[in-house]
Amino acid sequence: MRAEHRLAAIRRALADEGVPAMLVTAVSNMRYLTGFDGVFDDGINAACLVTSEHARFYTDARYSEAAQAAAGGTPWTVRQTSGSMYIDICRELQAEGVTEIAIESSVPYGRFKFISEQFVGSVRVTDGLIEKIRQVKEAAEIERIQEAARLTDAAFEHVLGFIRPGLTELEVALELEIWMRANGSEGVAFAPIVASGPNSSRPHATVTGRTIERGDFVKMDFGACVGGYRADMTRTVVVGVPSERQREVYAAVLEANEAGLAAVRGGAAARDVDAAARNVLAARGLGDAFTHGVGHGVGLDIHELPTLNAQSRDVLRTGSVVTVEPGVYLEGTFGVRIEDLVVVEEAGCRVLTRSPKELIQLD
Ligand SMILES: [Mn+2]
Repeated sequence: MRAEHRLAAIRRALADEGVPAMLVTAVSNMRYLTGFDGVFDDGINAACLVTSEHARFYTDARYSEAAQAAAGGTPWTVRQTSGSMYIDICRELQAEGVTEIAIESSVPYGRFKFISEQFVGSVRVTDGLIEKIRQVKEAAEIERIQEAARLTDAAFEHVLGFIRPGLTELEVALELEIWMRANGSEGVAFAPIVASGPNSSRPHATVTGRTIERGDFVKMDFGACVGGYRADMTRTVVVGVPSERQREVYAAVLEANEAGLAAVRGGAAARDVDAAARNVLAARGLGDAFTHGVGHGVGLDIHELPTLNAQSRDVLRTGSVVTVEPGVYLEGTFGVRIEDLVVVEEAGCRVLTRSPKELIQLD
């Protein structure tokens, strides 16, 4: 069912572009189009070909048994290739009289060059065709994201009882990962960020061997992954008693997070959500310390459409799943970010992240 629905959507998009065929090789896009579970890994050698009549999935012997099983009852035909997949595809297209194909703008240049040389006809680069379809989630996709968010919340609750002065950031990050994987997460949505003390002023800090000390903020950005779908959450906690400045900044970021959440609804301009959060921080003299956009779409990829920042021209659509994650980063001192994952609804949003947001003090 989902495969039919998604194929119909991409075929409409191709008809709008006036191109008769599309070759898809980005893993998340292939996973979405086929709906195959249990086939894809990061190293997969595969391609999807969609024309008005055909939907073919090409892969090699390492993946073909799993692909054949997953394709049962779907419109997809699996072709096992042994030599160059792209030569096989170009030959088949030529035999079918197809003289123009679309490829994704993410295709590496070497592959683009090879396909252009092999294909008899013109190769057109398209941008975001499938990504735009993916930004509105089906109910079953939202269920998977919700389950990933639930596991993420549970991991946070667990790690609150684990963090103590004397542990390193690496030990906390590993504990988050072990807990999520032991409790049903497929790997992790992305490598967890655990940034303590002055390291927390780096929005995407790398995890270090720094030892957590009393008085530190500990900023944790992490997520579980369920059925290919990801969750994304950030919480910042304090070890010991916070300073007055830590309290003030934390309160400002929390207010910005809530203002951002209040601005989310179907039809809202993404940049207005960014502005709602940014204005709160600017009014407290912290505008320059909020150095990234307020959020992004989440799904099969951790960062996908729509983009929520000051320059974005995206409009939020009902059924998108997005983050709202303002932060304040004071170089060499500390940083705070509070990130929730939400489903965009017609009149507002449904917050999937349930973890508490008041400043948590750990002893
Ligand atoms: Mn995020």
